[in-house]
Amino acid sequence: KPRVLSGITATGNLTIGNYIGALSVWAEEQDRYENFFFIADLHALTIPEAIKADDLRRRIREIVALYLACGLDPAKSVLFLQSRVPAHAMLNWIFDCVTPVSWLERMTQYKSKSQGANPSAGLFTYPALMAADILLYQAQFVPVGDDQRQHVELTRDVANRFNSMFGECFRVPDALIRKSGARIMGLDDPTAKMSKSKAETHEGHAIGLLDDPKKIRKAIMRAVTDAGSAVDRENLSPGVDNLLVLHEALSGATREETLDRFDGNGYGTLKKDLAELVLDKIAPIQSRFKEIHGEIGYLEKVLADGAEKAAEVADATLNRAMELVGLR
Ligand code: AQP
Repeated sequence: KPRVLSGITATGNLTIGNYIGALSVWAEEQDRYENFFFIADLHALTIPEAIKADDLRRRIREIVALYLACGLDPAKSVLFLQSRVPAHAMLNWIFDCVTPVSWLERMTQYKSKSQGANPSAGLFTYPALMAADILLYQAQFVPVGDDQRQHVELTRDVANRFNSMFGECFRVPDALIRKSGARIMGLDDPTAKMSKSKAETHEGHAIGLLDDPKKIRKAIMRAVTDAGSAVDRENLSPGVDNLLVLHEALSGATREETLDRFDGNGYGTLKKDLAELVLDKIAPIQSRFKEIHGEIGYLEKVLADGAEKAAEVADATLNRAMELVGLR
C-alpha cells in the first residue's frame, strides 16, 4: 500500500476546517494506505508568545482523543507525537543547512504569521521541520488542506536538493488535496482562512470540533454573507460560497446538487440547514471524545506504541541521511 503521512499542529482547538481539509480524509481513506499521523507539538512552539505549558499539554491530549474519536484506528494507523521521535529534530537541523534562506522567505504562511510580530527563528524554519516530518517516513502522499500546498512543494524541493547534493535518500512526495473543502474560510471573514489559533481570540470565527451546539449554531447563524438575502447561483459572494462548500463537504453532495437544493432560498434557511448538518456530524465525534478523553492510560499507550513504530522507520531514514552527509 502507498504510504501517507500528515499531522496537525497543537496550536488550538481543532476546527471544522482541520476536520474537512485533513482529519476526515485521513479517516475515510485509512484502508487504502499505510498511515502515519502525528501531532505536531514541536511546531506548536514556533510562536513563543502563545505558549502556555499547561495549555499545550491539554491540547495534545485533546488532539489524540479527537484523532481516535474521528475514526483513526491505531490498528490501521501509526499515531504519534512528533517530539517523542527525536529523528524529526535531528533531520530538521540537516535540512536547515540544506535549505536556502531565499526559499523560506517565499513562504506565504511565514509572511502572514510574522506580520507585526517579532518572529522566532523557528517560525521561519518551520517548513524545514515539516520537510523532515514528511521525508523521514518516505511518504508517497501527504493529505493536507490547501494552505499547506506551498510547504509540500518546498518539501519536494528539499528532497530533490538533498538527493542531488549527497545521493539518493528521500522519496519525493505528492500533496493529496481534496477538490472542494480544502480551504474553509472564516465565518466572520470569508476572505481569511478558518484557523484554530485565530479562533482562540475571535468569537464567531470558527466552528470548533469540541464547541457546544449553542455556540456552533450562533457562529453559523451570524456568519458573514452579503447585502443580498437569498442564494443566487449566478452570483455567489465568498461568504455564501463558503457556507455551500461546508454543506457539500459534510453532506457529500456535489456543488450542482447543493445549488439545486438551495438556489432561491433565503440565507437563513441555508444557515439553519447547515447548522443541523454540522451538529449531526459532530455529535458522534463529541460523544466518542468524551468516552476516550479520560482514558489517560489508553491514550498514553497509543502514543507510546505509535512512537515506537514511527521511530523504527524514521531512524532508518535518518541514519542513511547522516551517512550520506558524512556524520556516520
Ligand atoms: N481552513 C481550513 N480548511 C481546510 N483545511 C485546513 N487545514 C487547516 N485549516 C484549514 C488543514 O488542517 C491540517 C492541520 O493544519 P495545521 O495544524 O498544520 O496548521 P494550519 O494549516 O496553519 O491550520 P490552522 O488551523 O490555521 O492552524 P494555526 O491557527 O495554528 O495556523 C493541515 O492539513 C491544514 O492544511
